[in-house]
This record gives sequence, structure tokens and C-alpha cells, in this order.
Amino acid sequence: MTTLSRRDFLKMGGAAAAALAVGQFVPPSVAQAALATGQVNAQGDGEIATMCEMCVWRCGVLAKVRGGKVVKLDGNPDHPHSNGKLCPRGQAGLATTYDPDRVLSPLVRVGKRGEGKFREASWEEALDIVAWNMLEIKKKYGPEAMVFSSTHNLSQVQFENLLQAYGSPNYGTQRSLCFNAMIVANLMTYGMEEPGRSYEGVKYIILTGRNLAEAISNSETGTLIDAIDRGAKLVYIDPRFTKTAGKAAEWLPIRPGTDLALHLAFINVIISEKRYNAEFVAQYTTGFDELAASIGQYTPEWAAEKTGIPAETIRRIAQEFSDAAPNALAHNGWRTSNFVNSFQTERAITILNALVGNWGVTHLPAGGEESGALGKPPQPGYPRISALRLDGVPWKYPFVPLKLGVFQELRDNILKDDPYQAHGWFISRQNPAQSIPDRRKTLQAFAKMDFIATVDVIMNDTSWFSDVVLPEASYLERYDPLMPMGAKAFIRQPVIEPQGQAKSALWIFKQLGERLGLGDYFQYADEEDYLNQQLAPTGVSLEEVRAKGYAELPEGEAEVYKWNTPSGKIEIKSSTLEKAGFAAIPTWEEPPAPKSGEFYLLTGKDARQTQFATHNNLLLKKYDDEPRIWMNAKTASENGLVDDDLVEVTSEVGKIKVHLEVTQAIRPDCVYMTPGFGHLSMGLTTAYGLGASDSDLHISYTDPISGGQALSQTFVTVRKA
Ligand SMILES: Nc1nc2c(c(=O)[nH]1)N[C@H]1C(S)=C(S)[C@@H](COP(=O)(O)OP(=O)(O)OC[C@H]3O[C@@H](n4cnc5c(=O)[nH]c(N)nc54)[C@H](O)[C@@H]3O)O[C@H]1N2
Ligand SMILES: Nc1nc2c(c(=O)[nH]1)N[C@H]1C(S)=C(S)[C@@H](COP(=O)(O)OP(=O)(O)OC[C@H]3O[C@@H](n4cnc5c(=O)[nH]c(N)nc54)[C@H](O)[C@@H]3O)O[C@H]1N2
Ligand code: SF4
Ligand SMILES: [Mo]
Repeated sequence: MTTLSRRDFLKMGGAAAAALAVGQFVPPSVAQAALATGQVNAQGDGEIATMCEMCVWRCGVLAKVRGGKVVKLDGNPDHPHSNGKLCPRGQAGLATTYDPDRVLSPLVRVGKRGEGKFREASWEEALDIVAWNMLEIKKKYGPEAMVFSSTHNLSQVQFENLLQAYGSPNYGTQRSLCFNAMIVANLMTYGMEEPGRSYEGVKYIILTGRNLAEAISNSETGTLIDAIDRGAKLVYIDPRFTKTAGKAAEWLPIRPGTDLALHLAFINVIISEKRYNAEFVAQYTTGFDELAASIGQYTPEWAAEKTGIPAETIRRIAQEFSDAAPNALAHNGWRTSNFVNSFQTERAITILNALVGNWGVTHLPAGGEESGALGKPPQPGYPRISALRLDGVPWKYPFVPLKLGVFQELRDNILKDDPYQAHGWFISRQNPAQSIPDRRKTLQAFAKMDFIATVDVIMNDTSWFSDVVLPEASYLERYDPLMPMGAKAFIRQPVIEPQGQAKSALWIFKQLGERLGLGDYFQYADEEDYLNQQLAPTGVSLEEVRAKGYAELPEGEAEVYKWNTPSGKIEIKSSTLEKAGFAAIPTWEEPPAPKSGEFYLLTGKDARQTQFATHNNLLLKKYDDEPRIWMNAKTASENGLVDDDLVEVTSEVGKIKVHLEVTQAIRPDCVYMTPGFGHLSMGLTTAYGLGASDSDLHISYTDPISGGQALSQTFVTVRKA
């Protein structure tokens, strides 16, 4: 055994000394902490509780580590989002962390923008460049000339802190491309963003384009399948026969854009046959009489014409649904960005639930992720912002909450300099080069910028067009702020040391804040200090949370639920919409339809990929199909096309080439592509060159009420290439 002198010990530094204590292959600080909490043994082997971030659902993970490497990811049985199971993407998370294409050092662009030539830089230099550019832009054009955008994640609270402290009103989130229609409809009707759902005891479920078996929300997907196993009836509405359709008792291949007609007809049957819960409606809702007076026109026969679903089917489903009430649930959906009438569709769905009085049974107050029980670092107030937002919120879109925004409009107004010119864009954990419709326009918006910086783990398509790329440590290598859920707060903690120079977002935003002269807004020494400040009021130690994976929060006062609407009731007739001159009760709006020879272009998730983010993951790629465009077999044969043909797909704004998948599983008037292929970044060596991007074809249409994008409202022609 060798002995170390005190001088040698000091020379090695604390970290190296810790590594020595637990074996030479074990990474220093993670192993030291995990050893202290008993999660790993002296050889560095063990299991560490953390949270997945392969999508936004945040399941609990038990990460198996061997000698400082993570070798397997399993679901944490203690976490309500995983209940012991991970989806395929969650299990493949190691291949994202160990992706050979990870960006592991700050990068500074040296070639032309979009050429992909970068040099490595130190953090000092890269952060100085970002801060200098942000300060220049602020000085020359005001803070509003800097756009910030980021997609839902645990460190977003500090991203928003940076944005607000800097003083820009311009915030782009993914939400208008995702669920604005659902959120704004619920706010208008229930005064809450998204009611919770319970499948316990549910007997009848209507899913409108909510493909839970493939567009996975792990725990909800599981509880839905369990409910089906217990005998609940599932009616699934989608122009495509998805895996969820395969689990359903009935699949309704609806004509796209006509879900509103279908739900108006359900409401018609329920009201005209007096199948609603009169007591619940009288006590808790407003505007029923106006709805009853206008709904007569929307008969099942009328809806059959619009939707292509037989009138007797519509009538029977409405009857079965109300018979099963209150153990019946009409699901609001999630990515409800299909058509410009999707907001009215969401209103109709939400009212259908209210009519059968399922509140408190299948439809509940939202659980919420906010928790007053946790503390946070102190900070000064934010500067007042007087500039208008580029995305039209609230001056053009008065009902869209500020934190949702209208991302596609933000992009469009950057192009128009309306109401002023933007000069810089700071992006974190987001891939707008792919996720906003009409990619050509997004690239034009990038080209207009004096400066773009991106925080990501890989060279995504947006980083590819950036001036500086800041590498975040992957979710298995870092801390994020604690996530409160009900009576617990869950932790994401490092299970291995960050590779290369990668750093947590908490660290990056603080460093940048300090360089921008905003250090007072980032009063935490490091990540552990941040978590300790969160835990301070709870009396729970960080060590305990690390060991268990969560903290029990002190019980708050039980909340008495109140509808947070102007009337304090569920607003079937929305007084807010009425005042603004919009249809105050759901009213049929005819959506545009393809011309003869054109198809609806549908988009939708695949169980093995997340959005635009995972296609470079070697494990997922191994099990993924070659991405092809679906076409109905009858349509294909009428057009002289066969399986695997290379076809040219053309919309008003773009053209792509892709191979054809001939299938029975889609309506003859639709084609379908899964998103996220057709990457532009050659820094993704696995994904580059695979498939094509529907963002090249999508046209931007915005619903004037919710600001939601209409992703199914692009029509295309298809011919042999
Ligand atoms: N595997 C996987 N799971 C995910 C994600 C992922 O990327 N991958 N992303 C997560 C996120 S952020 C979200 S928002 C959710 C999305 O969850 P969902 O909204 O369930 O998913 P999508 O696949 O986007 O869309 C669902 C379906 O809508 C159908 N559709 C298109 N137009 C219409 C229409 O007019 N009417 C009807 N009735 N159906 C229509 C499409 O054919 C598609 O099958 O999934 C989450 N879960
Ligand atoms: N055509 C089409 N467009 C769509 C949709 C569709 O179905 N079809 N869906 C819409 C929906 S529902 C949504 S929610 C949006 C999503 O739109 P975006 O949020 O723009 O897309 P993501 O692919 O989720 O972007 C996540 C980014 O985070 C990066 N990332 C992953 N892990 C980390 C990390 O730990 N740290 C950091 N800093 N970065 C990380 C990934 O590499 C990726 O670049 O897209 C919308 N747009
Ligand atoms: S649903 Fe899948 S990818 Fe998303 S957090 Fe859970 S395990 Fe991870
Ligand atoms: Mo989404």
C-alpha cells in the first residue's frame, strides 16, 4: 500500500482524493456522494435514483452504475410517472449520454453560418462571447431585440429568470406547436390549464387523436391499458389506425379537422335525449340554456356528412358515453395543434365532460407541479418591460398566457421586423429548426440574427446554425432543480461525472447571468447549494433526498377547489370569449380541405423516438423502421404507386423526397409522416441522411384564439420521383 504525504494529497486536489477512496475507475464527486448515501459500494457499483429526460414526462429512474459507467436504466417503482417501468426511449437513454456525437466542449463558429465549421473554446471564452453579444444587442437595440426560447424542462425556471432579469419580453416555447388549444379552452371553461384525469373505475373513454400507446406519457399509457384490461371501453378517433386504435373497442377513422362536428353531435344527442346530469349542470355550470338552444342544428346526420362516421354510430356512442357517466372520460388530447378550429374542438370536448358530470370521478383538479413547500434563492425584482412581444401576445392574442406564447408567429414577425427588429436568439433545449412549421422560414429568421447561441447536448439542427454552442451535461450527469409532485419532491442527480467539459444548465445560466451583470438573480454557489436552498423550508437534507430519490414535503392545507372563471362556475358559455366577440359557445367552423388530387398531411409520434431529439441514439435507431410516408393501399394503386417507391411530396411551401409505405392503416385522403427525420446537421452522424422532414412542407396557420398552430392543415400532392 502506498502512503501519500499531506503535500501530495493537497496537490491532487479533493476530487482526485475522493476518487482514490473508492477505486480508481470511479468518478470522483458523484461516487463520493453516492458512497456516502449508500447507493454505491466501494467499487463504485450500485443503483442511483434519478429522473429520465428522454422526453418531458420525467419518469423516475434507477440507474445501474458499474465502475463509474452507467450500464442499465430501469423504472423507479417509487415514482408515480414510471411505477417501475420505462418506455423504450427511457431505456435507451444511455445511448444518448454516451452518443459518440455528443458535444463535449463549448464550440465557436468559424465558417459561414450553417456550414458547420466550429472550433473548440474554453468555457471562459465561450461565455464571454455570448455575454458580450447579448450586452451589445441590449445596448444598441434594447433588451427586446434578444429572443429567448426553450422547451419545458426542469431548469427552465432559471432560463426564465435569465430572460426576465435581462429584460426581454420575447419568449418562445414549444407550447403553441403542442397544446395551446387545449390549455386555453380549459382556462376559458374550467379556469384551469389542464384538469387531472383518473382512470380508476373508468368504464368509457373517448380519445380524440390522443395516441397514448405511441405518443407515450408512461404512467398514463399504463393506466389506460390497465383500464382496458379491467373492461373499460375505448373509442379512438384518428384518421390513422395507430397502436392505440389496436387497443380500442372501436376506431373511428374521422375526416381530419371535423372532430368539432363529431363532438357537437355527441352534445346534441346528450341534450336532446336529456342524458346530461341536470343536477351537476344546474349547480356548477353557466350557459347551458344557450348551448341547448343552438345545438339542435348539429344532429348526428349532419355530423355524419362532415366526419364520414355513420349517424347511428355517433348516436350510439353518445348514448353509451352518457350511460357510463360519471365513469366516462372524453380526453382533452395533448398535441391538439391540428386545425384552426382545434380550440373550438377542445371547448366541445371539455363541455361534453361537464355535461355528464364526471368532475371528481374521471376528471379532477390538476395535481400541479408547483409547490409552495420548497424554497428558492433570493433575488431582486425584475426590470419593467414596456416593449411589445414579437409573438403578438397579448396585443394580438389576448387569451394566450405569456408563458405559452405563439412561437410560429414569433418566427414570422422576426422575418417581418414587426413591430421591431430582433437581433439575437438564445436557445436552450429546443430544436426550432425542425419543430416550427415551414423550416425554410425558420432558417431565414436565423440568417437575420446578428448572434445565436444554443445550449444542447448534441449538435442538433439549431446548434448547427448557431454562433456559439454551449454543451449541457446530459440528464444522467447533472443536477436540475427538484421537481415537486403532490406531497413529494423528486430529484434529478448525477449518476456519472459529466463527460468532457459539459456543465449543468444551472451552472451555465448562472455564469452567463454574472457576465451580464445580473449576478444578484443567481444567488446560489453551485447546484447542490441551489437544491439545499429549495430544501431549506422542508427540513429534509439533500443527502436523504439523494439516497431515496425524493423528499416528503410537509403537508399543506387541503385546497378547496374553486373554478377560476369570471362566474366561478364551469363556463359552457364563455363570458370572456363573448366580450371579445368570439363564439361564446362551441360553434361549427368549417376547416379548409384538400383540393382534388391533394392529401391531408398528418404528423404524429412514434413510440421509439422523441420529437426531433433522439434520432441519433444508436439503440433507438437499431429498433426503428426506415421513416417512410404512409399512403392508403387503394390510393396508392389508383396512383400507380407501390410500396417502397421513392415519391416526391409537394406542398405550397416545400418539396421533399421520401419512400412510400403502402398500408391499410390510414384514410385514403390522408398521408402521414412521423416527424424528426431529415436532419440538416451533419454533426449527427447516425441520423443525418435518414428520411425527410415534414417541417419542410408544413404551412403555418395560427388559431386566432389559442395561438395554436394547425399541423394537419397542410395539403400535399404525391407523385413518383
Ligand atoms: N414516443 C413519443 N411519445 C411522446 C412524444 C414523442 O415525441 N415520442 N412527445 C410527447 C409530447 S411533447 C406530446 S405533445 C404528446 C403528443 O401526444 P398525441 O397528441 O397523442 O400525439 P401525436 O402523435 O402528435 O398526434 C396524435 C394523432 O393525431 C392524429 N391526427 C392528426 N390530425 C387529426 C385530426 O384532425 N383529428 C384527429 N382525431 N386526429 C388527428 C395523428 O394521426 C396522430 O396519430 O406525446 C408525448 N409523448
Ligand atoms: N412536424 C411536427 N412538428 C411538431 C410536432 C410534430 O408532431 N410534428 N410536435 C410539436 C410538439 S408536440 C412539440 S412538444 C414540439 C417540440 O419541439 P422542440 O422542443 O423544439 O423539439 P425537441 O426535439 O423536443 O427539442 C429538444 C432539444 O433538446 C435537446 N436536449 C435533449 N436533452 C437535453 C439536455 O439534457 N439538455 C439540453 N440543453 N438539451 C437537451 C435535444 O437534443 C433537442 O435538440 O414540436 C412540435 N412540432
Ligand atoms: S415516458 Fe419514456 S422517455 Fe419519457 S420520461 Fe418516461 S421513460 Fe423517459
Ligand atoms: Mo408536445
